[in-house]
Amino acid sequence: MTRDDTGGTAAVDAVVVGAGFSGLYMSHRLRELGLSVQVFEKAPDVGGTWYWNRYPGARCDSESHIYCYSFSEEIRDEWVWSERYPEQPEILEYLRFAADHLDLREQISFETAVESATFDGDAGTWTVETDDGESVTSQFFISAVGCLSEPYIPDFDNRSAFEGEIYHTARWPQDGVDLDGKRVGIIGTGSTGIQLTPEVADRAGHLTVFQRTPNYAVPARNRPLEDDEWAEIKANYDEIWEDARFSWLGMPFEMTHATTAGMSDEEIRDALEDGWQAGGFRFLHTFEDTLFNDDTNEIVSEFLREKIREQVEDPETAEKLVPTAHPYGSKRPPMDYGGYYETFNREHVTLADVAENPITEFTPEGIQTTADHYDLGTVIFATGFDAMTGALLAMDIEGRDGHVLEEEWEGGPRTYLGLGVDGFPNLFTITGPQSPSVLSNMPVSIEQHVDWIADCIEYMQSEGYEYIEPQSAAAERWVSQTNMLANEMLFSEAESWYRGANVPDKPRVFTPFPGGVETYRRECERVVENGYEGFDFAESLGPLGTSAD
Ligand code: NA7
Repeated sequence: MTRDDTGGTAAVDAVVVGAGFSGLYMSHRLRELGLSVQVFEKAPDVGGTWYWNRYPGARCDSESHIYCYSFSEEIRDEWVWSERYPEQPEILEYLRFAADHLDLREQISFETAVESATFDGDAGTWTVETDDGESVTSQFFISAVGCLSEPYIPDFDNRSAFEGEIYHTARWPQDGVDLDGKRVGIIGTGSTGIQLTPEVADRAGHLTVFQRTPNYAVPARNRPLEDDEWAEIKANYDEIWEDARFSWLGMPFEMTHATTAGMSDEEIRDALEDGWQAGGFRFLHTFEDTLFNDDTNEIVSEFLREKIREQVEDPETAEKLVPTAHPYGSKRPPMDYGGYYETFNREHVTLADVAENPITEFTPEGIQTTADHYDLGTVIFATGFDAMTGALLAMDIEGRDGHVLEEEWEGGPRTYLGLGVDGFPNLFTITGPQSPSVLSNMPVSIEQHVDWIADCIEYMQSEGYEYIEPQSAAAERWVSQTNMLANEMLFSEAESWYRGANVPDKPRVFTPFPGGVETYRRECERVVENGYEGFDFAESLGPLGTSAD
């Protein structure tokens, strides 16, 4: 297929949706294979997550030297990160640099959202329609929309009555928000709310944090990266990346201990203190069974509860901030970059416990709970995302024989390896549901998925195949395996966005693959070695979907 702009509908080999980490690399790989590519991006620039999430304090919880691409030595050699954890403007700058370096902008239509993608069974192609009326047909339709792209805003009564300003962290204005001296309310105490709170407290005249579920924040221990440290990282980059690719979380850290069993209280305490000092996700690597074993988890959770109590002066406030209803790690563990808990020691900061006294409505002057009215000029929703499936299902995707993705996934998403969906030929989903995605350092998982997809397309080219589709039975098995692994872990003990629990009426199913990056990568490699086990290929459409397996 070639691009043909002359007749109303253009034709390309592949449409890629999204120009963040995954869309940029995917379009690069496809172009290298000689394919014509059209990328659609909703934002006016590249960056994805890092274009939109520009709230004060926005930062990545993965360490910067592994929160980047590994595939290009030139990009690796030219870029120098300034801090241990990269801040949003620096990541955005990095992705702009990568897009320019790889000369990718020409194939991207910015400020263009894909509204629908329909597989035409007669033509054997996808027809992709956008919000500006563009229509493109393509052989491959590749979603690079990200897992946390569709903001979730709870439907509070009377929100429109509020006369102040309302923002969502993931739609933060380009020019920033004037918070100086204002009466600000933040709703939400997930990773975002925890990054945001100390920053807003520094500027606001008064800050109220509306907390429904307290969280276990661990210090990130951010600091500048010194030249010699950076030089050492660069000298060992290949090894570091290989460790990350074959690790649990896509991070090159070893587990320090297998379990707490058999250790004395003092040894356990020392191990946890070491993890606490190391900071960030290194803390989660203290005991290998933290997310499997109730006993270990309770020890770790209790250690963190004590740490919270030590940081908060008022015992009543401290108890409100201490999580008791869910085990550590069963929700995404947040990181503390700037004295989150100590922020509640400040005179002008109030904690409103909206589990005890829920928000009843917005008023023209602020927020009413069952107990109090809070006068506010600015309200910030740090209320998260319709995660994992929100952005994908925001597009109307219709596969062969009338398969509609939203209907197929009514009971929860169903993929094979998080890469493809039966009934949807030549659709690929980068970091899709049932792949490690949000349970990993994203760029490592993104590169693995993009490489797998590009290699698969290259294989199709060499074999003369036009179509690929997962077998239903393979998808069924994969979803069961994902669920089985999740059930062996402590994830079911929290109402988390991993399980769709944050969005009303969303199916409650555990969505990411929890078996770890290494296990997953080896499974994807095994599938390829076995001749793409679980996938059907075809030169024409007839045989697809007829596999007995
Ligand atoms: P999260 O982790 O989904 O956090 C959202 C927060 O908003 C969380 O504290 C929620 O409380 C709270 N929330 C949601 N709805 C309400 C209502 N109706 N009332 C009060 N509070 C509410 O989103 P984040 O943006 O922080 O993080 C998402 C991921 O982005 C993060 O994990 C990283 O991977 C990057 P709840 O816990 O549901 O009681």
